[in-house]
Amino acid sequence: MACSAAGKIIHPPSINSARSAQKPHSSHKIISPSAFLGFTSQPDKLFPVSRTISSTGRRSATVMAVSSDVVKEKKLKNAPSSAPNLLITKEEGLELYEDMILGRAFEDMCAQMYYRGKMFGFVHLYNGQEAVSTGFIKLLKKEDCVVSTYRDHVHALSKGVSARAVMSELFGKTTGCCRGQGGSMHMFSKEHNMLGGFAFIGEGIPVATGAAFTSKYKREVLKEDCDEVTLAFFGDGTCNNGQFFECLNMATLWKLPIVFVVENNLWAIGMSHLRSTSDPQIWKKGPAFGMPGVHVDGMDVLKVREVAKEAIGRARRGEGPTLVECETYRFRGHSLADPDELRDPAEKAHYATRDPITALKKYMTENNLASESELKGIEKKIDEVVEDAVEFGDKSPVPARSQLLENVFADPRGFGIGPDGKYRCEDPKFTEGTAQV
Ligand SMILES: Cc1ncc(C[n+]2csc(CCOP(=O)(O)OP(=O)(O)O)c2C)c(N)n1
Ligand SMILES: [Mg+2]
Repeated sequence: MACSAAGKIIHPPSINSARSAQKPHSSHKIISPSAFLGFTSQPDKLFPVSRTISSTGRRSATVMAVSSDVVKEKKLKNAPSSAPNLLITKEEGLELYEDMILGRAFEDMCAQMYYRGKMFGFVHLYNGQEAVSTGFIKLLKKEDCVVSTYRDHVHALSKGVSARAVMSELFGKTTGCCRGQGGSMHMFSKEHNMLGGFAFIGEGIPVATGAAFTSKYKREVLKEDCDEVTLAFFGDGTCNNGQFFECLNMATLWKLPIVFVVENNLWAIGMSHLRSTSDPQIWKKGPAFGMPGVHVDGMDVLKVREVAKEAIGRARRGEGPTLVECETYRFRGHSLADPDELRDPAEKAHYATRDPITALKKYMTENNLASESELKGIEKKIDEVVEDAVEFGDKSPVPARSQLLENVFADPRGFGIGPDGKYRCEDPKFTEGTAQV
């Protein structure tokens, strides 16, 4: 994935024509930062915001979109003349590769296990979108928070939740990260500050905003040493939900340390983003709320990482939120119950050629950052990790019946399964008597 090669985002004809009707954004016609902004004073920043107060007193922010050319330019500027001109070190590249391989192999295994009846309910896989999770989450500290959607397994893995804990959760076992009570759409780990997958779309955005508010409150009111950042991941379809707009507003108003990461995979189940959204350039909604809006090629982990560095750094320095639109694609149906017959085969084939893992492999081998056999070694290691996770989940016990109502009520006293195996509620006003569960 040489940046220059992967730099221009090319859409299949149907997408191109629909997008051009909507005035294509920077991915098509790349605007250099200086040309776009007339702004050169912060060359080390990918997306400077220049605030002005207009004559009517309204704040306005001029924000540029990040294009692959900007990343390329940054690379050239930062590289010492003697060193090879690369965006990552060998160690960083290997870490990114391993994380993306883990995400892919884990999800492929989920598909197998689902069809073998080991999992229940809906299971939404992340294949194709790995560059977004890896590019962002691998830059975080343990104390930083991640909020995801129902497509959450890989975000949890990138954040450090073990493959065993995620697989067991999917199997509904007590060893799962939610003791088997959450399942596929609700990966949560207090230890890793993975604040959950959320099944209702848009539901996680206020939770993430609240987490970012907590960090700010700790730092500014409680005077704690806290520079934590929260990442909120969600899809293109979710950006038409009101909670998205409410949270963008609050995040700018309170200058919260949050990055809103939109994984624009062009589809919301079977609804095309282009058919359902008045302005499909989601990144533009950032400036409308006074924060930088950035568009990046979400199939290129190195570009995602460059943008993520800036956005996370900005949040950590107390400079406020950023909206990042990652243009990506899911390689499988919406969920494992979706036969995926709606999307155009040409579109799928197009994005298959831009597989982010293949691209990183190419970049690493072409730049002598790793040999084929080193990368194969990682793939083998990850296969073992995933096999082990399945074995572990399989052998783990199912929760006891008494666990059924735990964590359901805020105050569980008097609620639950009694020793007689019946549901009991000691508050007569709440329900009448006992009910058989
Ligand atoms: C509040 C709410 N309304 C509707 C749904 C049904 N639903 C589940 S996924 C989805 C589409 C979301 O698409 P997008 O945000 O693009 O995420 P993607 O699945 O592409 O990752 C919808 C409408 C829901 N889960 N929650
Ligand atoms: Mg989508």
